[in-house]
Amino acid sequence: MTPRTTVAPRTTVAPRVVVVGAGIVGCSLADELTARGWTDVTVLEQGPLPAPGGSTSHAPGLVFQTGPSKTLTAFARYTVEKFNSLEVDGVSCFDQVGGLELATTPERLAELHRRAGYAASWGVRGEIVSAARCKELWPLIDESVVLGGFHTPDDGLARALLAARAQRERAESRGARFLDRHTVTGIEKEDGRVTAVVTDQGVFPADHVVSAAGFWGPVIGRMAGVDVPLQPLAHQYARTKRLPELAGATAEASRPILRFQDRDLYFREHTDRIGIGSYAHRPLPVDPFAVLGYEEARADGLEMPSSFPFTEEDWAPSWDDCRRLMPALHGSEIEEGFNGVFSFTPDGMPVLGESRALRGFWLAEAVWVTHSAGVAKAVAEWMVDGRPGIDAHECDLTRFEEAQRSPAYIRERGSQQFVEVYDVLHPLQPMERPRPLRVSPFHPRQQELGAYFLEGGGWERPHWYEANAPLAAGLDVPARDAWSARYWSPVAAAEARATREKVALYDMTPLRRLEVTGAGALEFLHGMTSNNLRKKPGAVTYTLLLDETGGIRSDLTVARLGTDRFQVGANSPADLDWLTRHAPDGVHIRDITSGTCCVGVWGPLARALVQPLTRDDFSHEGFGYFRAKETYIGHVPVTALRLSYVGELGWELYTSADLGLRLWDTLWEAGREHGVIAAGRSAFNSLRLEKGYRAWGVDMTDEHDPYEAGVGFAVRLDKGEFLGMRALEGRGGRGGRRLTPLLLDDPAAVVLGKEPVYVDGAPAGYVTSAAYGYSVGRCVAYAWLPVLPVGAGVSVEYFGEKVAATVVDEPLFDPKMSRIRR
Ligand code: FAD
Ligand code: THG
Repeated sequence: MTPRTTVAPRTTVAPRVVVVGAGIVGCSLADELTARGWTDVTVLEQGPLPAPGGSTSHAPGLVFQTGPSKTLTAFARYTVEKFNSLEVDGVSCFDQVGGLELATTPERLAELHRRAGYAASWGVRGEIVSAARCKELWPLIDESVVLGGFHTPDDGLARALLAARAQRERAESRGARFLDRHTVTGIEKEDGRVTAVVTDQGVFPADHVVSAAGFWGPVIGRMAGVDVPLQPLAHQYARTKRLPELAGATAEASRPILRFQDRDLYFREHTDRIGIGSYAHRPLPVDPFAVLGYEEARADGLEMPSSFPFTEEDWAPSWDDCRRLMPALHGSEIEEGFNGVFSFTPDGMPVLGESRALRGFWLAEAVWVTHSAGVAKAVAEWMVDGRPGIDAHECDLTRFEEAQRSPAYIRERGSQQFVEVYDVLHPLQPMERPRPLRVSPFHPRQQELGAYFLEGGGWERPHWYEANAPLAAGLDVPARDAWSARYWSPVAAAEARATREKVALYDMTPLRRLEVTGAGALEFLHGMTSNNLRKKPGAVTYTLLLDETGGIRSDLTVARLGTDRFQVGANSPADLDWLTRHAPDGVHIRDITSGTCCVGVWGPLARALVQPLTRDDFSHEGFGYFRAKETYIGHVPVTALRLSYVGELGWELYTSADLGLRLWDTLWEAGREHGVIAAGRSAFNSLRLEKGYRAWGVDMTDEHDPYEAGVGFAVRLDKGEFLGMRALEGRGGRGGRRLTPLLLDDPAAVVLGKEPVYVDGAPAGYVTSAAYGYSVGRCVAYAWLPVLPVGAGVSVEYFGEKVAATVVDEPLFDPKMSRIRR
């Protein structure tokens, strides 16, 4: 059975693409599509070109490339590279004046060191500089309020409208057409696919429609019946009068674009004026359905639909901060300002990709000018080649759970993203509201045990339990620096130890599970994944979802529960999307995560705990490793899978949500005599890293093949055709990089992830995940690095300090598997 492809097959006749919106994203996308031979592109724009009145029309165009996301940073790097190469009438589309971020508090200075680390990890030039150097770069600042800065010479100013025009004209020269004053009013569809776009000027047939409508995205989305999870908010931007201190300036800008994040402000020059943007004010949400059309807005006295009158009262406190930083502003005032609207998403990332509900309907929304060209390239590749050519999972529209798509959620989270835009955020820092949103059936017991909850995917997830604090009393756990001590407790060490020595219950409910059924289910899953699934019912297999190029889209456990019935342990919602879009008729895929629950019972005493509760044989002979059984635990029907992401004897026990509490209580009662505890994700993460188990999306993505990621054991090239097989043939073990296990040399040192790794003094890669290994007594870090021999010394940069580390053999813990297979 060949999988059904839903991306339109590449034909000699280019498919008809209609793009909604001629802002920076629509123009860039038309350029990237036509460059790839898709020349039948129509861009529909409600406003007048060249400045149609969306966010691009007034964007001040600051491009700071560096951020915690490797993907966004890559998008920004491409924007800089591309805009640098574009010009209109001799004017460049990019002004590479550099970037400077200032620290006025020790916390911010530490954060800038972390950001310098991201820059090194993702390949952006930058260095931490002194206050005196900041003053040299920006003479108007009062250096006495500054502690230091982060200078990035390749950042700068995008001339957004010019770049839009340059890309539009190039696309037009290849056959694209741009129709302004065409307002899209409807999307037509048939059999789950788009067929046309309706405007006030007529209907445009289309094979693909891309909504690049900026903050109007939800409006276009509603026409298509697709949720577009973004919230428009207004943000203040103002310009000072001419400054005598800048008199005589001729260039539009000559000093670095400037950020003063401690006061939620940024600055750029406009020749002899200064432009200032503020995120310091209260969130000002805007209803995209109530925004006026271009002409109505003009008639209403607005300059354009995306620009609202400046609210002085919101600006006042920021103006004081501006003058504190730049005393020269005391003699000046704001000459003009506006509240400009753009998009915020629940997690601050763009929303890209093809809708699951409506094929051929794509989103390229919530994109800054900074990332616009990179996004357009990725979306164009996604449309033309079927994959984005970069790891885009953090931007994929399918990443949102159903519970994360309500208008209430999007509004609340979007507003919070505005508030936090410049905050120093810890990698584990959870959102504060709306919580709790999703809870497992064990939640009341977890609360009784003093669970410290963090949030993920909308779920409340215990990270450790205060009830276990007494177990931590005598333990020798190295003290931590203030940053790595946040969202951490030494209790996690006790929980890890109890799992290795006794037995612990882990709430695995958020682990995504899919039910795959139907007469073709086996053939379908066998053809979609890398490992051999032709095994009798009762088998569980660790296997990989690969794309056509052999990149890892996910890693799965597939349990064959019946001849035509499988339970699949998956990662992101994108897995459901990927499988669904390839499934032939007769194969049914259902996400059963909500409505069911899972508890992991792991540790050397797991069998002693579980066996008395069931009539089934849970001995090693009766219930082998990577086997599944449907049975009863006390009163509760369960699906039991014998596997363990923490590397200890035990089972994942699944049941329906209504019986979850009963299952937990049954296990808890039976576990008393064995000293059972509840353990959280902090211990979990430590244990899985000691075992070398990869976390998809962090340690490996579709940018990596199974061999370099160290999961080649799950690929059977001799099993018959499967998706990705052709690309892998002959590849085993080649390639210049590896996901490499490291141990930090100093037993007290820790790193957290995303730090740059230096080999022979030069940045050579980056840490993916890291956690203290309580059993090995060192911090374990996995990193993408050139191939290095075991024993090689490297260093990891943590807050500007080089921490020594050594390449080690994996797995670090129980390499003979004697604890699991017994
Ligand atoms: P837009 O430019 O809004 O384009 C969407 C287009 O779709 C619009 O022209 C609109 O008219 C059209 N459209 C909508 N509905 C319809 C319809 N029904 N029919 C036809 N056409 C339709 N980003 C940075 O990277 N750096 C910065 O320094 C920066 N500063 C900013 C400062 C301010 C004050 C603001 C408001 C934004 C700033 N941004 C900045 C954000 C940036 O401007 C936007 O993220 C970006 O311009 C969005 O581009 P876009 O093409 O997605 O949307
Ligand atoms: N449980 C279940 N499904 C899952 C996960 C899980 N699916 C997604 C994700 N987690 C998959 N990740 C892993 C990683 C490693 C293992 C299981 C799931 C594992 N590996 C053993 C090893 O590498 O030695 C065994 C592999 C083998 O024998 O083929 O156990 O946590 N249900």
